[in-house]
Amino acid sequence: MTMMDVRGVKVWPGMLDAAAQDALVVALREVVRRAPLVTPVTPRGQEMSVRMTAAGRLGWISDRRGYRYAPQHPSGVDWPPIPDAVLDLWRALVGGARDPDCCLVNWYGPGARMGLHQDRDEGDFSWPVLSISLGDAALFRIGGTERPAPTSSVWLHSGDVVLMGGAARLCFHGIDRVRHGSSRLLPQGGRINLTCRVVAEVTS
Ligand code: MD3
Ligand code: FE
Repeated sequence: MTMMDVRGVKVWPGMLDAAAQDALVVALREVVRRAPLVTPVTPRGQEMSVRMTAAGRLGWISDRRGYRYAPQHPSGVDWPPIPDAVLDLWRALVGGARDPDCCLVNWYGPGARMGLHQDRDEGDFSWPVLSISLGDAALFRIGGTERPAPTSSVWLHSGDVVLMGGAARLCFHGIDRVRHGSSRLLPQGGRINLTCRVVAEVTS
C-alpha cells in the first residue's frame, strides 16, 4: 500500500475499500442515532459549519463555556462505543498500550469547512491522531507548529487514512473546502471525518 508523507503527516490513499467504507457508514448510523449530530457553538458564539458527535469514553464539545472533552453528549447520554472497525484500524496503525478515548465524528454538508487550528485539548500529545475520510473529497491543509509557517494542501478522498504523530501531532491543519457530491458513498452527499485521539483527562 502506498503511503505519502506530507510535512510529517502520513497519508494512505484508499486504505479502506468500498465494502469497508459501507460497513463504517452502517456503524456510524448507529452512533448518530444514539448521539445525534450537533452544531457546535464557539466560545464567542459563532456556529461552526461542521456538525459533530463522538464515540468512546469522551467526546469533544464546544459551547459558550469553551472547548473541552466531556463524558456525555449534550443530551446527557453516554457516547456510544467506538465502532470495532475503527478500533481495529487504530490497533493496526498505532498499536501500543491503549485504545483511543475519543472518536470524533465530523460531518461536512454543503459549504462546511474547518479553519486552520491545532488540536490541543487532549492534554497528552504523545499519542498520534488517526483520521479516516468518508464521502465527498476535501482539500486538507497542513502547516507547521507555528501558525505563520508555510502550508501544503492535499485532497482527501473517501477511504483515505491519515496519521499525525511525532512533531506533526501539533501542526496547524484545516479543511478549506469540500467538493459536494463528488462521492457516491452517502446518498445525499457530504463528508464524514473520524478522528481518534487519546485524551489525558477531562479538561473541565
Ligand atoms: C493534523 N478535522 O477534528 S482530520 C479536527 O477532516 C480536524 O475533519 C479535520 O481537524 C477533518 O480537529 C482534519 C485530520 C487531522 C486531524 C487531527 C490532526 C489532522 C491533524 C492533528 C494534528 C495534525
Ligand atoms: Fe483538528
